[in-house]
Formats: sequence, structure tokens, C-alpha cells
Amino acid sequence: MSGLIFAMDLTDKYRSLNLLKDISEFIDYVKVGYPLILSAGIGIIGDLSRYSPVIADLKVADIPYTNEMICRIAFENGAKAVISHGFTGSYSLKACIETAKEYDGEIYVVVDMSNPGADEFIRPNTKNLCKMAVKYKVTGVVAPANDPERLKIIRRYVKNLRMICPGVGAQGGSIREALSAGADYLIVGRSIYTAKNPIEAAKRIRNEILQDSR
Ligand code: NUP
Repeated sequence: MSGLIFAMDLTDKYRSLNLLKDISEFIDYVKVGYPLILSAGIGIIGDLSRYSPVIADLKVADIPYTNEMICRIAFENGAKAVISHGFTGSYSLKACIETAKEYDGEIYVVVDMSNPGADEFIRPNTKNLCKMAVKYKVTGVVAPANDPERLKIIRRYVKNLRMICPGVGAQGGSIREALSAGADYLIVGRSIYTAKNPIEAAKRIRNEILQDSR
């Protein structure tokens, strides 16, 4: 299963909604994180969800009680999925998973990151984060599309869990290499929303993903 997740990191509510309306036919999910939620308010999740299923990239990382509250707010506002960190441990992750079940929602856990510095703290713990993801049956993991060698390793660790992967385009990764290393969904932001023609960009990236995943 492969597809395109659009990372909506514009900070203007109306520009965001207009853009999403234009490209929704080419994407499988829209991912929204702190830049837009903090700018437009939590209601933006419901607004976006009129056009595409929403992944709330909140990188949840708190005590179980607070994690549950955070996830509940996201799902109550229309999110289909929430991204959680895993380094806080299994009790905190389980709070997210249990809350998601009440809403028929999805949880993705970060097991590695695409940024420079990911090797300092998160990467030494990737294997255990993956083990936890498999043990507690999250929907999938977030892993770096700009590092195909890491993706291959993570694919082995997480078996058939879904891998959703940021890092192509603006962060240097290639769609073809990420898919052949085991990525399922590619998360793409700037290559679409900063393009001269975002509709054409979304369409092109979508077609590339469909071709390369065959
Ligand atoms: O490891 C990660 N790397 C990453 O870029 C985990 C993430 N959640 N992201 C997010 O993916 C990042 O915050 C942004 O929303 C998106 C990538 O966007 P772009 O580099 O394609 O613009």
C-alpha cells in the first residue's frame, strides 16, 4: 500500500483550505502540525477533514494522562490519526493507542527522524522503539525517507507495519529510493506548497509514487 501524505505547514487558514481543496484528489491524507494548528486553532483539523483524512502531527510526548487528553482533543476535532513520540515509553504510548481505539483512529509512532542530529538521541533507540510499535500494534511508524539505508533496517524491525516517511524533495530524499527501501506513504510538504503550481506538483508526485511502487 503506497500513497501521498501532504504536510500542510502553511500558517494561513484560508490559503491552507484553498490549497487543500485544489489538491485533495491527489493525496491520501493531509498532515497538520504545530505551525498551522497554533496559527489557526484546533478547529483547523475539522476544516481540513472536510477534504482529506487528517493526521495530527502532535509528536505526543507526555505522561499517559496528558497523552490521553491530547489525543482525545485531536480525535474529537476530527483527526483520523495522531503521531506520537515513543521515547516516553510504553505506558504513554498505550494511552494514545487506547484513546485512538475509541474513535476508530490511527496512531503512528516516531522511530527515527529525517533531520541532522537524529543520530544523537533517537537513532540509538530505533530498534527498541520499533519493537514497542510492533508489540502494541500501532498503525504505523514515522521514519526518514531521506535515508534509504535506515528505512531498510526499520522495515525489517517493524515487519508489515505501515511506514510513513518524510524527507523527500526539500530534505533531499528521492521518492524512488524511499519506496524501494520499504516506505509505504511519503509525506511531502514544501515540494508541493512552495511550488509555482502546487496542483501540478501534487499530481506529478502522486504519479511518481504510483509508478515507483509497482
Ligand atoms: O522525522 C521527521 N521529519 C519531518 O520532516 C518527522 C516529521 N514529522 N517531519 C515532518 O514532515 C515535518 O515537520 C514536516 O511537516 C514534514 C516534511 O515536510 P517537507 O520537508 O516535505 O516540507
